Amino acid sequence: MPAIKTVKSATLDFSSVAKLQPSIQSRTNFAPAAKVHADLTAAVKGLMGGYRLDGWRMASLDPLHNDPSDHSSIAELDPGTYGLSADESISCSVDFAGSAKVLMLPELLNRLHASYCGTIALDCAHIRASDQQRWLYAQVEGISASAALAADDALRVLEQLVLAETFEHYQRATYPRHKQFSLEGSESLVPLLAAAVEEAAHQGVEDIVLGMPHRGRLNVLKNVFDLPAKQLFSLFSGDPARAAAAWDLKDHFGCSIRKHTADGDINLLLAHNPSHLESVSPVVCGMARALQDRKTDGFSRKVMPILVHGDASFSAQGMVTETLNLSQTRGYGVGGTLHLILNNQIGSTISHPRDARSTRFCSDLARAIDAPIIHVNADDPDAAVAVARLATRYRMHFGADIVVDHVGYRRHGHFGSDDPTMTQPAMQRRIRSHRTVVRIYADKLVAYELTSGGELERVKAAASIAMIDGHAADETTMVTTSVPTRNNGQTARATKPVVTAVPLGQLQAIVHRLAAVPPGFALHAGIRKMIEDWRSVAVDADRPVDWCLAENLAYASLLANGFNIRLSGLDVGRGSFFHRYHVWHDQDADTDWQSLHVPLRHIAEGQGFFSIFESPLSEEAVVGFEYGYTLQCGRDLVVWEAQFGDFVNNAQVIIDQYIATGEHKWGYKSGLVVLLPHGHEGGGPEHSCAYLGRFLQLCADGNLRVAMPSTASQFHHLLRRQALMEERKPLIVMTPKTWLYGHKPSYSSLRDVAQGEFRPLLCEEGDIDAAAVVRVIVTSGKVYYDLLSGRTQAGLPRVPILRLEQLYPFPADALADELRRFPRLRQVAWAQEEARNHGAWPFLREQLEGALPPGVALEYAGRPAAAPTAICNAGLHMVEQHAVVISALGITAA
Ligand SMILES: Cc1ncc(C[n+]2csc(CCOP(=O)(O)OP(=O)(O)O)c2C)c(N)n1
Ligand SMILES: [Mg+2]
Repeated sequence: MPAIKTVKSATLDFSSVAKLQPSIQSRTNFAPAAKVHADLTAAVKGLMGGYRLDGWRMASLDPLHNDPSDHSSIAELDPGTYGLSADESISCSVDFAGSAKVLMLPELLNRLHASYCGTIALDCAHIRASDQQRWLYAQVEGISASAALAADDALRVLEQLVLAETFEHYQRATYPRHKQFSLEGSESLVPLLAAAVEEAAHQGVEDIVLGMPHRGRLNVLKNVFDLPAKQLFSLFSGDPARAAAAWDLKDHFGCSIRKHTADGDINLLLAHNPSHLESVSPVVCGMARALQDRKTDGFSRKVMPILVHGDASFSAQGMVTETLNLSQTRGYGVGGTLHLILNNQIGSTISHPRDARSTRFCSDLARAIDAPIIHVNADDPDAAVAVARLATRYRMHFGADIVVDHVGYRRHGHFGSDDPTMTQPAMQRRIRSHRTVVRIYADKLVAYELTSGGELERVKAAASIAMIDGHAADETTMVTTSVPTRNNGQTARATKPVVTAVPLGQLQAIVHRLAAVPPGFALHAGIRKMIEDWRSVAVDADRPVDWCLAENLAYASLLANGFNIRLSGLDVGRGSFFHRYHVWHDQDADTDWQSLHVPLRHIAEGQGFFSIFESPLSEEAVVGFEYGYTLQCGRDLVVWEAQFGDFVNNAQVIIDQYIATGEHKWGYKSGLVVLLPHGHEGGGPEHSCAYLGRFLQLCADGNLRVAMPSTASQFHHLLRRQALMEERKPLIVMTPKTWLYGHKPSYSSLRDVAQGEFRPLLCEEGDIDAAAVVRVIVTSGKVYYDLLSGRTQAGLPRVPILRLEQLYPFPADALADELRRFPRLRQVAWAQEEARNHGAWPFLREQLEGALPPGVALEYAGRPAAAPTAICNAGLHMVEQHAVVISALGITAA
């Protein structure tokens, strides 16, 4: 692109678009001169308050001019309401644009119009913090009062608009058969985003993490991220050798770059995302939080998330509300997110607001968290740029969310080749006769004598040439992601073993540290009893360690080795089943938020950081957040626990589209641990089942680790292994509920906890004559203990019970080796307490068959298939459980 000629600076008027419409005076119908008022100060204050709070009602926001035209009924904007007359020659002492001024009333009115009723509309009446409101008034009033866009800047904006438009035209012409989620009608998003990045850099931001849906995404990659055209268009290639990734659409592609700005370099990261709209929102915030936590100066605002939303998505997807609700919480806050709504006034084929939402504006949900909303007409790029800068400054100043509602339109169909006139004929007629934003802006610059008529053609020609040359460039770098190779099977490749044992002496010392009570701390009786038990374990290595202490020990030993740990979820401080006790509350404290003691923060000098956060009652956003966190937190151990495993299905999109497939699609490596209390105890269909079968259905190519440990020691080693393993994979754990937590046979000695390792398959522990065995039970989870006592009661010591502690990767070789020990083996029974369609059986059947010696039959011993996951009756549960045991042992009813 040739250098753009620099011309003189000039002041640009942000109400320029409004000027093209009926004049403000004619639209307002102000009342004629009113009587002289008694209290001028109060009247002027009232008038200013009216504009500041309700000016948006008269603003020119819709490029298609669908704004209501009759504003005579807006009493709040009528000087007559306050006993004033618009043409009254009175001087007013006011606080305007952040400083004291004396203005004549007509001028004040003009300024108020320009500030609040032009192409920028401030919507902040809902904000309860008056300092934030005052700051916003000063900023918005400052824009129109003093904004002087230098000619250089204006021409730069023109160039950005032309580049955005050129990209869309080129893409359509070059790849007519590809879907195109065109930005046309909202091209000013490019200068807007570019301005936000520049302002962020100016404010000291070092990293921006961006989440964005399909529309305009490639354009942003090209024109904000400066991704070379050659690389970008390699995403379109159908050639397997050139395609970026075989598992996802080009419109989901993300990348990170270092961008140069006038205030130094800044890291830009665009997160990959799936089609599921808004699911990326909490993921991006989690990524940002992890980056913030790694900043040594602890200044979280140096990392800024930006979320671009569609208008239909923002108002309708629950993920938005969940993410907004996280924004100021201690565990999930990110010092404010800049939200940009790419509001093209349509979602797919839905354009009537009454069909899309129940709020007036698509942005209204943000009012709930007191976030300011600034609407801006996308046909006024200068206003868009000014708003981007203002919003970024707000985020940096207050550390809170802010929303920019960028109101444009959609010039074409939803994905390019669909005909929008089929559903929006009237809207399309308006659009067809509507000048492009490039044209509008170029005309404006000519009108302001900032450029000549020929400049636009020159800029356009240069942009086209740059696009063609860039695409043809001889660059070897293609867009790639590191995608695991397919092995077509369900077994995963072997992973390097890790040592999870801890010297006994070290564990004993840790137990003492865990049991140490701060002076003057009033303990809860339950905790006092627990730490008495712990102290006795510390001096007698053969005493049983329960699941609570085993988990504490796993984290404590990792922390002592310098690992950081982050644990979050509902009730995680105490644990749903009183099974954790990581956070102790001083029983004499005046408030429940102070005087807390977290023993895991007092393990060793220089230990890793232990964060524990009770989460809001959200699963989808919180799991998405924690997943995002794992992508940027290095080797920290990140654990999310569901209150009951059943509720994890609220996070199904995150599980399917990110946790299970993120590595394949995008090369995302996550070591997230998901703890899901699971087990049938007669507690009903919503408190029993963590959908083990669904997780196993997702398993392929070694994408996940799925485990159901049956002893405290196994749980301890499993957690340690997850942190220590080099290869990062998400770990899904079916964890105990009340029954197993209280079941002493599932406890382990401290010696076992210290010495052992996690074993994917636990073999028969009893002394069994292998030569006499004809039937073996393979099982997983707590039903093992029912089988054990059933076997004793039935007097069938020759039926070994093997436990699959890790269901995926399936320990096929270990199981096959173990089964070969029994030369007369005829039957293997798979025993599960879940219904046939819910547990591991549908997945394991094929795996088990593959591990059987020749001539051995496989049987199913479990509950019959059922639509609800579990029974809700303790007595019936026992009857069913008994039937599972009987059938597993091969006892036929008399
Ligand atoms: C959760 C989800 N539901 C449905 C879709 C299908 N879909 C893709 S784009 C779209 C319209 C989105 O409208 P809007 O948020 O306004 O974005 P726009 O396409 O107008 O930019 C729909 C329904 C999806 N991708 N994700
Ligand atoms: Mg839309």
